[in-house]
Amino acid sequence: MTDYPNSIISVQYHLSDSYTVPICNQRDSFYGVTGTPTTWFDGRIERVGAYQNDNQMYNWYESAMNTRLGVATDVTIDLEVNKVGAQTYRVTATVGVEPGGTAKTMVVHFLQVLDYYPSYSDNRYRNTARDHSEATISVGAGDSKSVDSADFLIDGADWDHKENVRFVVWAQETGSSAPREVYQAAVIDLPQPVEGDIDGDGDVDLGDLAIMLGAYGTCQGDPNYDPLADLSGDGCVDLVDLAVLLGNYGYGT
Ligand SMILES: [Ca+2]
Ligand SMILES: [Ca+2]
Repeated sequence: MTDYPNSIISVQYHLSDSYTVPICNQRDSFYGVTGTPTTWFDGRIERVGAYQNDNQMYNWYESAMNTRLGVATDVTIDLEVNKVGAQTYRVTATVGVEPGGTAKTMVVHFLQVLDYYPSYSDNRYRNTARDHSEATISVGAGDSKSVDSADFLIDGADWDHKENVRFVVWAQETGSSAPREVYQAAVIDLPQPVEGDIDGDGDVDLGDLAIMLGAYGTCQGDPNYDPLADLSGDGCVDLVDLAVLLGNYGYGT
């Protein structure tokens, strides 16, 4: 990942330990994992086990990666991530097939990962799987479609290390077991929240102030109450919340 920063996106699944989440077992089954570590490159090339020698290990993985880098793709992915709740985010992927490419049905996977987890002092733990959703779409040549992830609640260990939260999205050939081609992948970081950025676009500006003023003076249960504007989380949108927003006003603009 250090040597090929623009070529590799890796994700890591734990099996049979306390860091295992449902998508890990789903992928275990999909890939028919027989040993740990197992690595799959683009869902096509499998590497099971590990050398004791770091250079041998590196070369073994690098050759698989280079084989896959030599395969052209006609699929593109563009991502955006939007805040839809206090600690809840939705990823939108626009998946395209280039003109002259081949129309195809794909499974779009949205994986929320936490980098350097569970050990922040040990950089073996990269992009560890935490939450997942998927959608199946069909896209024609020269066309594109937008598809949303589930709404991911970022809490617990993830929120505590929100600077390490990112979303990895890939479009994969349909089917219940590997090998299945990964046509394209992309990654987007969690926008780092700043208090007052109500619309979640990374800044605190007039757009945010307008939302707050629209809910100003309301409490939970009132028709215009907006929990996103209730920055203090005490159930009312009032001077306390406005002061926080104004304190950060201009951030990121
Ligand atoms: Ca904003
Ligand atoms: Ca409040």
